[in-house]
Amino acid sequence: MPPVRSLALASAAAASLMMLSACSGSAPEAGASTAAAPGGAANPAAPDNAPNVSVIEPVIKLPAVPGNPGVLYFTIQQTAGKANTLVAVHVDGAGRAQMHQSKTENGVSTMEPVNAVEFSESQPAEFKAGGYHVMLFDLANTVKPGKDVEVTFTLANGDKVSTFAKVEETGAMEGMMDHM
Ligand SMILES: [Cu+2]
Repeated sequence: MPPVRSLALASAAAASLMMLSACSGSAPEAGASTAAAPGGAANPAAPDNAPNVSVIEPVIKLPAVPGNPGVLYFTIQQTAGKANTLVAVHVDGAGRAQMHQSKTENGVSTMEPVNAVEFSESQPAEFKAGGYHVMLFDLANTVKPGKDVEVTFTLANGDKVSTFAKVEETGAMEGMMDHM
């Protein structure tokens, strides 16, 4: 009696489908308690860094006057291979991060935004007081001394480098000089 048998199979299939949808329907509740489990959240954060690029001593200097922009200093270098170009910097807790270059002409310090900074094995790019720096606007109050803040550097070829910068107060003298 083939027809009867196929009917039985069909209803069995329908029954298991219903059970399946019932199971998946309850899944979000069951999954909620395990969603915060380590591993799932930690692995995507593991940086898939650009090869042969290293960032040395990244430091965020808080503004002397709260509400003013902060600044990020570091050195980025190529440890092997051909030169690269840094085109963007992202800092967790900063509304906006912009690469700047300070210049002193006739005793007057000015700074202007820059879009790209090249670096190579023989010529690292130094971001430091008086030269290149990254200006940090709209700093969240989570960015405070003693914290490590994630910083991500984007290269012209699309590669990224992530690392953590330590956060420091700006000394009184530095504050007066700003980061020029
Ligand atoms: Cu600046």
